[in-house]
Amino acid sequence: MKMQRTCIKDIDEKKDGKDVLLKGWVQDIRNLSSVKFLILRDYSGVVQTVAKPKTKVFDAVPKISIESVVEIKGKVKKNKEARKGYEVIIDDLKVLNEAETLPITVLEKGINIGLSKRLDYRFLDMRKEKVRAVFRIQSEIINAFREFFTKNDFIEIQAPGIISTATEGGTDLFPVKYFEKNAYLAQSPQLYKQMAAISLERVFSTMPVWRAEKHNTVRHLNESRQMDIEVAFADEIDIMKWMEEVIQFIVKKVIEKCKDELKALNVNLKVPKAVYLTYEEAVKKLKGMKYGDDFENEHEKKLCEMYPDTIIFIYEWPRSLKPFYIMPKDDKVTRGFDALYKGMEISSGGQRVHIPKILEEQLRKQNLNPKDFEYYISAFKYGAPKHSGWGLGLERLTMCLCNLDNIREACMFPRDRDRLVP
Ligand code: AMO
Repeated sequence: MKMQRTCIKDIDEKKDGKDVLLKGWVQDIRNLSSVKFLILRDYSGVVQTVAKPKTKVFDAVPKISIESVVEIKGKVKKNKEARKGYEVIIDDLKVLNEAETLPITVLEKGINIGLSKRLDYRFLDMRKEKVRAVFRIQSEIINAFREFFTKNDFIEIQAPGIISTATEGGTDLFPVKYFEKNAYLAQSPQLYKQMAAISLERVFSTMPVWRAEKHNTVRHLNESRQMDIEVAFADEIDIMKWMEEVIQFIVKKVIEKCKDELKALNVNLKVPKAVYLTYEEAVKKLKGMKYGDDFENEHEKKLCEMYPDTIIFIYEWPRSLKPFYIMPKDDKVTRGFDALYKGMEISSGGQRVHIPKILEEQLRKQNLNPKDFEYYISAFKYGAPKHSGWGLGLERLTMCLCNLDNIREACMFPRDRDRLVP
């Protein structure tokens, strides 16, 4: 019978003395005169394998290039000195795919090479423990987001990626040729999640969004992923509460399920508290800011320093600082909010305008043509409850939870002003 592959994570006392078949990458070779070590890595971990003298593999091991893909048959043996407490004595070894000389090292110490070069070779870079840890945590973030909203009766919706009108302001759009028409890449699922919520009540989505912003910062990508919700019969206070709860749920899941990854990244994650400030209260806490100013990143950082391990919700924003679809609360302020965490904005949202007349007025005020939004405005004519929602940046939240200082570290294949490959 064909021997089953064993994953490295499953090498433990139950396997002691047993024959195993391993498959993976050659992470390192230690070439001593008396014995040869081959450090093997698969998706689940790293194990020391050993070629003993006078065996057929003893001379072969030092000749294998780093990161070659190999298959090893051997016996598991207890060894207190080895990292896992066990090693594998090699009986047979087959090189399945030989690696050429690597353009970047994939050993942890190699993480000091410039980010740009690492991104050129991202397919190799992600073999490093710390880089893999970031994407394992990101995967957990998105899983926990789905789990939380699914168990709260939300429906996951799929909004289009090609749209005909701007949602987040007209200048940041990527145009697309769409047969005879002008179209754009979606800046957010905004209008579509609203149209879904006025019929289905509770919806969420995760999708890439595109913003043709020319600035090149450590917090912006031109393609990022957004986690969105939209809830009927809810106001901005209700949905800030949803955000507080889902982030606490996500962080708890990451702490519980990604212990090794957090350790690899040297991150001591705590479940955040939440604080709610009006825009006016927040501005008063910051030197050099006056009512009507938008928050610069230095302001966000300062405010977050005042409230460590806390999500800061800022609400009652002035009307001039929020998009057309945010419901005004009175002549001065809106029902929009922003959420800050670990030094930056991670989300914004609010209650929407569900009254066609007010929507048309707001569009005109922001120099947008209500005619371009006809299909959207008309959706609110046939029984539309009040509704509210938000968008949460996946890469930004990953940055926060992994303590990263550049958003490109939180995106497997970033798209920025200069990068379109790989
Ligand atoms: P906003 O434009 O604030 O709101 O985006 C929501 C969140 O998405 C993330 N984000 C980005 N991340 C990286 N690079 C970018 N260029 C970028 N742009 C946005 C941020 C941000 O807080 N439709 C509204 C949401 C709503 O009202 O429901 C919207 O898109 O974390």
